[in-house]
Amino acid sequence: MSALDILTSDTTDLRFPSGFRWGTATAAYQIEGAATEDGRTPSIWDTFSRTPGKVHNGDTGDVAADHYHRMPEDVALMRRLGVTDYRFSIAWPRVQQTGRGPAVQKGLDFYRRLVDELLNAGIRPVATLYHWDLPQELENAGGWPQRETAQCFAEYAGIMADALGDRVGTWTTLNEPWCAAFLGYGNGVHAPGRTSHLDSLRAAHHFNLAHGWAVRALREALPDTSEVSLTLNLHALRPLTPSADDLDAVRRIDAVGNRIFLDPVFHGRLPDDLIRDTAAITDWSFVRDGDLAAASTPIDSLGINYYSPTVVAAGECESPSPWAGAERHVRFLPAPGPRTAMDWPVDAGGLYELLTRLRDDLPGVPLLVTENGAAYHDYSDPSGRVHDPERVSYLHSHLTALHRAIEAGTDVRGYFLWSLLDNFEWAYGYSRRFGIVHVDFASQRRTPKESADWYAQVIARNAVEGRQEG
Ligand code: GCO
Repeated sequence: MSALDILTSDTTDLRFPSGFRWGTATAAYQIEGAATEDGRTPSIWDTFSRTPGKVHNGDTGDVAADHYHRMPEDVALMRRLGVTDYRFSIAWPRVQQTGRGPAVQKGLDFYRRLVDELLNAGIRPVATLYHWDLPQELENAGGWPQRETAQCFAEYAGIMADALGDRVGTWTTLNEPWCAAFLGYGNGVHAPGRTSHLDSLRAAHHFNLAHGWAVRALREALPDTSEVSLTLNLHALRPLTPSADDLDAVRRIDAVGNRIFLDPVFHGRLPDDLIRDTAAITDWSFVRDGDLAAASTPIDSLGINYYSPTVVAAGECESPSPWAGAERHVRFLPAPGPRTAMDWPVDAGGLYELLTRLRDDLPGVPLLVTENGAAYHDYSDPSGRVHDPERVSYLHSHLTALHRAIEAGTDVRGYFLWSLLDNFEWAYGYSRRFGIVHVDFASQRRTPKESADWYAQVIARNAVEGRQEG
């Protein structure tokens, strides 16, 4: 039975709320290419991907999926899918060459063209201001551990709101500040490749500050009807055993991996246990009066990126560890279950756990699943078709869990599938394919996979098939 047969069989459809937003997601450095075109200057990922040994096969985002030149074709693909929304990111180095000062009009023009193409296709643009591509000049000046970077980010946010605020209704300040702070400055597996727990904590705070200042800049420039958001990759944590030590391991990672952002942004405070856990690294004196009030400037929704759960137990972290204040106390264990090509377990229950936690912890905050999807080693058959039943199965199980969370009272307004296109998967280069559209990177030919057809049916029906009848 093909994936499409499942949808047309006699099943009990799991219907999503009327007006539910169905989207796809991408990021500038992962798909655009044109890395030196129209004034774009290097980001930390241009530098990092050119550093020997940092990215699989020495791959870079120089060409990627050549979206900068093929954007109309990619929007047409989304139109055929029937998506209501498209989550993309804006390359800061395309807009401000040094991260400061006047905007580059040709850079702004690309995003104006993209937004107009989307609107003409009846697709709602959802703009992310920062998806990890910090202008290298700002990194040279100290990067996110430096407070000034947050000030520059707020200026950039204002420029983008002035340029696109009349046409873009949903804005996300940051994508996954945890990855940018702890993988970029903690264990160095992401750009800029620095390894200092103090710097990762400073970066995390300055991301919270940058987010708050950017929200204020956006509010000043945008129509009152605009939606301002933040996207976090919160960790769905499970203890290996119910022992006190393993439960404390969960607490530690929840503090440094989740509440380090949730508490400042939604409560205007730092978690007390995080301050205790990190006392050997910092006294947090870089947090100034007013910073947490700024960080907690109200937003309209929270985006959640989810892929798989995390199992922890008392013990020592693998090294080099990104986990400031936890590395001597926490072990990470492989969660059971089938794996994706990222070796991530397929476990939709973690999405349900995360969403219902936020239902209880953040009552009244609308949620968006801003990323969910899976990489598999896809195979194009001789006719060019990509039969990807594992991806369909992953998506089906996670949409079922999402539906269950909504039924349980969680206010989730939309789902953005990661990703529209096969793209540059950071340190994995092009070796991992997350797209529902296959990209032949030699020819740049796009081929919708079977999962794209399946997703188009889900969108058309606003439902995912439930249990079989009888
Ligand atoms: C992330 C990023 C994406 C990744 C995707 C798969 O969540 O890490 O937002 O850019 O490519 O998640 O790892």
